Amino acid sequence: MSKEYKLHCFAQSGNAYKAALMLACSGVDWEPVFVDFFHGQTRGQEWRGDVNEMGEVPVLEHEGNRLTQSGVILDYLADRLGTFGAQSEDEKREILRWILFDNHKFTSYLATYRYFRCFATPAPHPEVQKYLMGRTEAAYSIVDKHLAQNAYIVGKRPTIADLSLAGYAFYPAEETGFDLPTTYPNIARWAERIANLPGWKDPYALMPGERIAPRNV
Ligand SMILES: N[C@@H](CCC(=O)N[C@@H](CS)C(=O)NCC(=O)O)C(=O)O
Repeated sequence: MSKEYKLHCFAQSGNAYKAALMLACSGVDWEPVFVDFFHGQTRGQEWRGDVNEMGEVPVLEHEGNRLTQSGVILDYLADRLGTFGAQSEDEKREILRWILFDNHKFTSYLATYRYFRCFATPAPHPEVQKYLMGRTEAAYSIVDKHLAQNAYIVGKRPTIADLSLAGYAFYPAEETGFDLPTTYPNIARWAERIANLPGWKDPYALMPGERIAPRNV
């Protein structure tokens, strides 16, 4: 039987993982719909015309709504499910502030670096990778410092800000290019707290798709 929540996703997508993790840790019985990203599904006219004009994954379908952008999906789910949401207007703004930082810097530089390192053909220019890793390190250092003083990103409990920043926290070091515990110990301890949430699973267990061995390491 078709499930109430459908998430278009694939295993390598950390942005989709943010929404998948929210559904899993909220105890929702949801359905993953595989997107064949590596064979160009999101670049085709069908995807861009009918599903998401931005050409991206994830896409959430629920009660006739079709939502894109992981931050919007997380916000929608927090409202609908009453989980991982804000408890005040100030907290709501603070969560939005961190989700914007995540989308612009914390996720996006690492996701691009990892894409080139693991999946791109031809292999990227080393200077491009050096630049992206430098920007990743800058964003990761900011979050590591924040988490030295705070158990969670906003407030004293996990919120959708944590689930957003956790998008790429559980992919293996051979994919991301660094070992979290040795390089960013506060982020590693925080990731462990997230991994202890009921319902947590790693991205390859939660979303469909064949594993691909890193191509350009
Ligand atoms: N800000 C977006 C980023 C989504 C995104 O970049 N998704 C990747 C897969 S992880 C994608 O579909 N990329 C296609 C492209 O950039 O053309 C979000 O948080 O949903």
